[in-house]
Amino acid sequence: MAPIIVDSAVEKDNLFIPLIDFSLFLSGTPAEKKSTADTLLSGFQQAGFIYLKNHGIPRAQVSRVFASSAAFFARPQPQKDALAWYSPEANRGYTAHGREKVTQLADKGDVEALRAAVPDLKESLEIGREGEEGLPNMWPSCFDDEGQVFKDVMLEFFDCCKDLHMQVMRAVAMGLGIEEAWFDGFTDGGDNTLRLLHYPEVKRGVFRRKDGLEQVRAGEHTDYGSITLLFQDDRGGLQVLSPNGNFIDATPIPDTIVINAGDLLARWSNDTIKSTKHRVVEPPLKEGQEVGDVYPARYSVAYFCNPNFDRFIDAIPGTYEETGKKYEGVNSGEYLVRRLAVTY
Ligand code: FYU
Ligand code: NI
Repeated sequence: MAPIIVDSAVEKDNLFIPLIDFSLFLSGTPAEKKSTADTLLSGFQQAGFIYLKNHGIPRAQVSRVFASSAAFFARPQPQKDALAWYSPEANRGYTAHGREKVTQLADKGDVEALRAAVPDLKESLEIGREGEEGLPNMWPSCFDDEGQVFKDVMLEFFDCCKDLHMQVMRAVAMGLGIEEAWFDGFTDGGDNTLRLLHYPEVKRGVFRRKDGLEQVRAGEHTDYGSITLLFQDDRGGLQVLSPNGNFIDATPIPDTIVINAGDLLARWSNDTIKSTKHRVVEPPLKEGQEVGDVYPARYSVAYFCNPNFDRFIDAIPGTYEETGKKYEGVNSGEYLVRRLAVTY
């Protein structure tokens, strides 16, 4: 076989994130399909992150989602507040963040001081599987026709992302050397969360505080589920923790999706796949910008994929036989709700 040459999206500080042409998995020869699956899996095993190009979701559709998202966040605050996120079980609705951060402070004066000093750095709208009994999505369609279009755009996108989750997990299966459809019965439910994110523009000084208050757009964390599909604009700011322990810029590449493995997939794979810490910080300043300038807004769209909530997640065949299982099995939905209840 010819040697496989792997393009890199990020290569720094021992962090190697492959840039994968997914069309070779979706419609390549059997050999191309297998080598693409192998590269994808090894990206998840080594970095916990991959970039996907030619992923099959049309650019025009992604653009529509971003335009609809920006229009949504431009709505009057009372409209957004009327769609508030209402429970970890639902994980649906609007969140003007900062809230979860300030609640860690016990003293009321501290809370108010922090609120005054640090503007909200992100707001989001979470959308779950539509039609779930008792857990309604919070749509702006109640306000106007534009809100109805928004709903249509997001539901169509939700389904495309659900399909991509299934395909990526098929590639993981092929990479692992198990039946390609092995995960299908875990990914066909669509128990996923589409999160629209808006990081408003901020003055540069906000990220340069000297009083010990760490101010980033999103603090370091790992994701919870199987994989996350991240669509970012061209602002930058996402950083991924390298094996050496430094945060490295995951620079946006047009028309790609950044995909990272979550904690439940790491657990499922007996830790053969990594769920890597990441965060969002101030983007690198563009040339000519100076102190006192503002950092422009950043929009991103994260699609958090989860195994079907009614499935039991126990070590994947081939990942534990030699070493033994590191974790007990866990129900997917219970695991997710437990994780969400801690953060909110
Ligand atoms: N919300 N899943 C995640 C997450 C937030 O992984 C989710 O539903 C991480 O920030
Ligand atoms: Ni994340």
